[in-house]
Parts: sequence; structure tokens; C-alpha cells
Amino acid sequence: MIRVKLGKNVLEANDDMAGKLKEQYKKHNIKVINLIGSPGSGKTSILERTLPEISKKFNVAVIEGDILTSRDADRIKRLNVPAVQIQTGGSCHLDAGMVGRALGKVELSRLDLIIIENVGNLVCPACFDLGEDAKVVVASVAEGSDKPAKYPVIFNRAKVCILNKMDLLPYSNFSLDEFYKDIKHVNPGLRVFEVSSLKEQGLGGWLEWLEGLVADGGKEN
Ligand SMILES: Nc1nc2c(ncn2[C@@H]2O[C@H](COP(=O)(O)OP(=O)(O)OP(=O)(O)O)[C@@H](O)[C@H]2O)c(=O)[nH]1
Ligand SMILES: [Mg+2]
Repeated sequence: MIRVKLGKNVLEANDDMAGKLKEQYKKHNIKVINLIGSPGSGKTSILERTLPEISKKFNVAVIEGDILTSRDADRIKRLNVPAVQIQTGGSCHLDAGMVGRALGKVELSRLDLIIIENVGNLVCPACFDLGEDAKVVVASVAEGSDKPAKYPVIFNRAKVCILNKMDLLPYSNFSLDEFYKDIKHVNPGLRVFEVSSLKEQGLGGWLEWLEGLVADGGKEN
């Protein structure tokens, strides 16, 4: 009983803070993506393919969430894209307070888009609003096709799913039929883009969707 109450209070406090973040994003006309997926599903690899393209049209910054290390932020900075690393020190998700503090380290007035790469986890990040315009869930062929059925909350709350590592399809028992059947059940409106970030394949639809989101109110160069 007490555990339920505490959980509710934590989420309510987070929602209050997320509301403040939303106001900040709106004031500066910035679109925000919350990228969520299992460890190793390819979130940073997708960013490494996405950022060089989206940066041609829009000013982007990345907020990276990890338990330890700044390795993902270092990968993003190599692309000359501003990146702030949040080290949660153990927490399995980012919360709105952490993101609020990270925002102090980016130049909001010149940005059109912030992409937040959440801590690798399909469970907790789904419940913590970061004030984003869209949650994007990254699944991968290597994880198996049953993930939408087993982790329905994130697949339900996401606007887009990137199914990564499609190059591994011939070498795995991943069933596209099962994957899409479960998605239809959990979130029939979910847009799915099948990609291989390794082989740079299938990224066009995703980039088009992202550019469309930012152009809808962005400060185009
Ligand atoms: N075969 C294949 N491997 C990929 C693909 N995308 C990423 N990888 C590999 O998967 C591994 C994990 O990729 P990351 O991009 O670091 O994954 P991540 O989701 O950011 O991982 P965390 O931040 O630790 O949660 C790396 O070895 C990548 O090279 C892909 O499309 N195909
Ligand atoms: Mg990563």
C-alpha cells in the first residue's frame, strides 16, 4: 500500500517537472524526442546516422542518459553535435529533473530539436514523461519478435518504432509476422520503420518523419 503511494508521488512530481519542461520547449519552439530501447538495440548508432542528415536543416542537440560513462555523448560530439551526458549513478531511467538540469548546458534559443537517448531499458523510461513531443521506441531483430507483447507500455505510448538490425534478419528466427501482429494489438497506429543503422539501410522514412515533426514549428535554417 505504502509502495503504491510513494510510486504515485514520484510520478506526480515528475509530471509537474515535465510540465515545466514543456513550457520551456514551447517558449523556444523546440521539438523533443525521447528515444527508448533495450541496452544495445542501437539507439546511439541510429543517432550517428540521423544527426548528419537532420543537422543539414535544423539545429540539434542530444542529451544522453546512462548509468555510468560518457561514451555515448563522446560518440555524438565526434559528429560536431552538442551533447550533454547525464550519468544517473544507478537509476534505470531519466526523469524530468535530470533533463531540466541538462538543459542548462545547451543553448536553447538556437535549437530546433533535442533528442534524448534514455538509459537502455524498455520498462521504466516508458513511465517518466520528459516533456517530449514523441517517444520513439527502438527495437532490434537481435532481441526477438516478442517485445511488443512483453513490454506493451512503451510500444503503446510511442508514436514511432524503429526496428533496427534488419541486416540480421536472415540469420535469426525473428518473425516479422509475430512482431506486427503484436503491435497491431498493442498500438495499431504505431509507425514502424525497418532499418539497419549498420548498413545505412531504410533510414529514409524515419528521417522524413523526423524532419516533418521539426518543420512543424521549427526554426528552419
Ligand atoms: N548488425 C547490426 N548491428 C548494429 C546495428 N546497429 C547497431 N549495431 C551494433 O549494436 C551494438 C550496440 O549499438 P549501440 O548503438 O551502442 O546501442 P545502444 O542502444 O545505444 O546501447 P546502450 O546505449 O548501451 O543502451 C554495437 O555493437 C553496434 O555496432 C545494425 O543495424 N545492425
Ligand atoms: Mg547508446
